[in-house]
Amino acid sequence: DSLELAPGCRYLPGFLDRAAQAALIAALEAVVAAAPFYTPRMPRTGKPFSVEMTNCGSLGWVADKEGYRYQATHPETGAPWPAMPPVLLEAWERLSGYPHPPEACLVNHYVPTAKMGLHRDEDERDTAAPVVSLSLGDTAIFRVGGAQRKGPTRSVRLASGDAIVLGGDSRLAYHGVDRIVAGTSTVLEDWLPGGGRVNLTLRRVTLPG
Ligand code: MD3
Ligand code: FE
Repeated sequence: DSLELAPGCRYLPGFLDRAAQAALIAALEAVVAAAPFYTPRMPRTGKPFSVEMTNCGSLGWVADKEGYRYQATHPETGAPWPAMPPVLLEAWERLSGYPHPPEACLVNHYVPTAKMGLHRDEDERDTAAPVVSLSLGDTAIFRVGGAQRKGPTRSVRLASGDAIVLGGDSRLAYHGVDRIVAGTSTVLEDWLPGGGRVNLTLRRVTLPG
């Protein structure tokens, strides 16, 4: 089932069943073996994020003292990002309604105390493509607003297996993660000691063609 939270913001609770979550975790273990999580930093100040990140696909989103950008290589190892696993390309095809493949999958790992401040995703050239999000592990208290930082927001619980698709009028909406509800899932525990939450965002970066 699917719920339109705001124009262009589609929420699909339970999109991935337990077997699909396990298959996705297996694919992510291989991604993270090739491209380890690193700690991104705020531009200028160098303040560390509380979320660790990595990517797969031809491009990855990175943050360091120089700024925010997409690049083809891991910022610490210098290696090209690992390929996007087929299971993620299939999820994009089922959810995005977009006729070109995703170029980047940003993988965010939240320890139970991590959060992500209210922001917009605006480093992509192609904003006609939606952003597709898949959640694994502990539930997140996610906040989504509108085009104005100070506008009204609503809170949504994103649980393991939930998908959310941000397109149309919601593509440039402000959003963030207020907190993680520790101990709400055990699906990550065999992979990541301490569990926490992993969120994947599939993105089209460049203009197609
Ligand atoms: C709403 N990640 O990586 S995913 C991010 O749960 C990010 O890790 C959050 O925000 C997370 O940039 C939220 C859901 C999401 C992604 C993109 C959006 C919501 C969005 C773009 C526009 C509006
Ligand atoms: Fe975002």
